[in-house]
Amino acid sequence: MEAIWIYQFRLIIIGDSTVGKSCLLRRFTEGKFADFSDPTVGVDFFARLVEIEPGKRIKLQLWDTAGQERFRSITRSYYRNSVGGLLVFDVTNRRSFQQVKNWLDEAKMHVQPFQIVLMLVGHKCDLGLQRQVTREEAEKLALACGMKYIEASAKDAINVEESFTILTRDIYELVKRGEINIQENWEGVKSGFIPNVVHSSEEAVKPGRRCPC
Ligand SMILES: Nc1nc2c(ncn2[C@@H]2O[C@H](COP(=O)(O)OP(=O)(O)OP(=O)(O)O)[C@@H](O)[C@H]2O)c(=O)[nH]1
Ligand SMILES: [Mg+2]
Repeated sequence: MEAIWIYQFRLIIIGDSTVGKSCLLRRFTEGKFADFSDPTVGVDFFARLVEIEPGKRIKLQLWDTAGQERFRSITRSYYRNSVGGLLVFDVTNRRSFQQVKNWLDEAKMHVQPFQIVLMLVGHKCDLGLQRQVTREEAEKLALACGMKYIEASAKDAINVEESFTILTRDIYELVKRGEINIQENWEGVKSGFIPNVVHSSEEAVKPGRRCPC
């Protein structure tokens, strides 16, 4: 019986307020973009399946954190159970780029004793004329901090799929190589879900039966 998903990865999305974290997640999970987006209060939850290889799916549990300082004590508690994350800044907001090191330090401190795979996202790349951070300097920072770098736009649907799938693939490779292991009392990686076998055609069409993902 084929598994619905072979692994579940829990990912966290971090970065300053207004860089577009919630919009990025909404584009990735619902395929939508709205010009008006309320600041996140505490933490929001999204989920999506990603096909990593033909027939092999990974379930992503996605934690969207508030960038505002006043929610920091809540958002900090979500690092520990995350195997990976997107660290997002806004290419038109230099201050959000200057905060990247602080976000990285914050993540590293609170993920202990586990490790987290982070990828840097230069967001709102649709706003070319207002750019305050060059691709080169962002790439340099990412390299120095051991992260991959990608530029994306939730608005124009540029590299949104790629941001999540590249990160998911990198984590998948580490899991396959045994460099990240499933552990009790840690929600970062869970192993697969195999659906119950349905024995009769009558059972199969019963109303209200839902895939649990
Ligand atoms: N031009 C452009 N604007 C965007 C893009 N993504 C988000 N925005 C705008 O940026 C603003 C903030 O977006 P949010 O997704 O709410 O930002 P956030 O990072 O979740 O903010 P917090 O929840 O406070 O941490 C909204 O007005 C969005 O319309 C994008 O790709 N391009
Ligand atoms: Mg938000």
